[in-house]
Amino acid sequence: ISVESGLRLALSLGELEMYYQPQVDVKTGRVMGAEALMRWNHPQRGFLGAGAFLPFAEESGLIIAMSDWMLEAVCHDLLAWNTLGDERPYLSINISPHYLDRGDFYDKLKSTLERYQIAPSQLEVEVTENICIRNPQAAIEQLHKLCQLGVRVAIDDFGTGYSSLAYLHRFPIHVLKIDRSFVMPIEDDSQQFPVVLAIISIAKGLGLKLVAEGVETEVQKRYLEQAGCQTFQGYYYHRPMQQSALMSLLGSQT
Ligand code: G
Ligand code: G
Ligand code: MN
Ligand code: NA
Repeated sequence: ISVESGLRLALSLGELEMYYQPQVDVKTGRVMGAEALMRWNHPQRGFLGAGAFLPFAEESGLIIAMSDWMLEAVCHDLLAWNTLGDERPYLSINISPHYLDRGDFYDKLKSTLERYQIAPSQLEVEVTENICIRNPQAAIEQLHKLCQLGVRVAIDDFGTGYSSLAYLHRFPIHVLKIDRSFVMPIEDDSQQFPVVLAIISIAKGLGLKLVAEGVETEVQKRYLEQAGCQTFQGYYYHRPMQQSALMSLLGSQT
């Protein structure tokens, strides 16, 4: 069968699952929140990363139904995090341009948060610069509505997409995520990595929170920390994990 009908089936059979990758405050070592990453528990091939199937979902339009499912799944899981104590870790979700473009996205998100009684301030929405390719004005409007609701907006894969700087000052955003491709080359922290420093200085200049992605080594961590990065996501700390593992991790933090 085609990937598309396989995916349609996966959705109806409950083969999709949300994984969570913790984001750590480098000063305290505490998990402050997590990014939700979709996985397909494929009957033959095991757990597949989103990169292996989301392009087909986008192409076929199935991304809408899958994103609807994702919204429910993450809100359900987030409620469970809130039972662990007084802390309210934030949840960061990826939103594809197609989903953001839909007129009903905002209402869906708002009503789902209300139904689960989740504070919008506990949710972060990750978009890429590419949301501006088709209709920048519409995208900016959607982001403004999210902000007014109290949801934070993060630019994912920053610096790798379309028109990174042209729209930045017009976006209502709170967080910049430094893409893994900028972190990977940091192998020796006696060297300088000017592009990384430039991204950090952009974030500081605009008053944005910075999240470094794909941090795998002590050297990368040290360099980025010294350069002023506060929040880290990557294998150095944690791999994406199942809800049960995240619950144990959050529960073990006093
Ligand atoms: O962890 P992984 O390799 O699966 O992530 C690959 C890409 O897929 C990342 O760019 C991530 O932003 C994206 N992605 C992961 N989960 C989701 C999701 O639920 N919705 C959307 N739109 N993108 C996702
Ligand atoms: O595009 P986005 O940043 O949302 O995608 C995140 C992707 O990066 C996911 O596929 C996730 O599994 C992967 N990832 C997260 N941390 C690391 C890391 O430290 N190293 C590598 N190689 N991949 C990572
Ligand atoms: Mn992301
Ligand atoms: Na990214």
